[in-house]
Amino acid sequence: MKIGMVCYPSYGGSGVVATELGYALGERGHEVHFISSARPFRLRRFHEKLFYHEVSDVSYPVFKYPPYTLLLANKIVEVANYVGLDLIHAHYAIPHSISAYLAKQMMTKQIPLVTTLHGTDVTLVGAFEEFHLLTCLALRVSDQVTAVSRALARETEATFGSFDQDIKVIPNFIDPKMYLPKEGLTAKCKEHFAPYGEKILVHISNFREVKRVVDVVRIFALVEKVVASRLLLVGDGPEMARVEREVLKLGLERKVQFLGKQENVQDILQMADIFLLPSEQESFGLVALEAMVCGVPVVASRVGGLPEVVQHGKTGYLADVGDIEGMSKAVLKLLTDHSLYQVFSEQAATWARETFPVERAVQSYESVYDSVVRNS
Ligand code: GMT
Repeated sequence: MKIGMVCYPSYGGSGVVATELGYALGERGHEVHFISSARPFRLRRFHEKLFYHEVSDVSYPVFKYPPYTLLLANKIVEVANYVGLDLIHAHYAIPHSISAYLAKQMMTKQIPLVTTLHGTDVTLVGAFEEFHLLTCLALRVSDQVTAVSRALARETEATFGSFDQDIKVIPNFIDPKMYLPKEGLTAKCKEHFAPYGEKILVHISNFREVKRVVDVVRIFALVEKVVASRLLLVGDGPEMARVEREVLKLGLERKVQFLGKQENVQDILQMADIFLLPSEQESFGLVALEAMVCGVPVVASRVGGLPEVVQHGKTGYLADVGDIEGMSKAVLKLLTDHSLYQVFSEQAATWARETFPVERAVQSYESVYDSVVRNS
């Protein structure tokens, strides 16, 4: 099959999901054409079945902003006509499915549209009523809508009502082979960041408000009073200045390291003892899965799809949003009981590997593709 994969290129789980799905589909003989405003950040390895088409940019005095949605629609048609796409798979309803819908109006041969919801599609509408009708349109005109967790499917139906097609839940996935420790590197990095054997806590995100990175710092502040530890903060975004201020306010600048945006998060996760994700909202929390496959227990908030990803009391602990004390106690429970920690670490790796394998997800997407193509 020839698949047009429309996704955001920037750091974030949806781009990772689209790209890794692309590689897995390529391995199974499909041709995958990524259509995006820049090369998706995980699309680095060459694969003979994977292609990248960049959406062009225009600058014209009357445009206050470049009309990305229109340019994307145009690029989708261009690629579909030239390579003969069998379907479009849009990650995010707004704006990608809307662009795909527009593209379809310009095509001579009709091809189906699959939309995968990643979460912010729905929360965005919660924040901006202006997107409500557009999202309804995207859901209605998609031949199949998928969601990355049961919680997200439920929330979408609660917000937008039900449509002809039920939303199909295809949980995000992981390829454990990509997360194997690299000989010597983990030990070298551990020695660098925690020279006296301190425990290492890690948080990775795009530092949006929804990630509550200030909570991460506050949880760490309580932990490090009891157990010698270090905090590694990976990523960048709008909350950065506030987080830096909190670190300084708490006098933690020698114990907290900002690593900025990183591509190989697996190398960082390999040296972590605990992963923190105290988000306000999280439709899945792919990064928690990445941590667990590295054997790192996760302490996170009990919200959205996180209870489907992190097994409370087995692969980590969940607490209410903003429960800084509860989360710090959970971290301390794991860090002060070696045998409990070992059990959690093994359970986390096994659960991630066995419950979210890439093979299962790619088969689910393939059967969605087969069915929409058959019925189109
Ligand atoms: O969380 C973000 O800000 C990024 C966003 C994205 O586009 O990657 O993440 C969403 O999609 C991920 C992949 O499906 C999920 O793992 C994240 O939970 C989801 N983020 C939110 O729901 C806040």
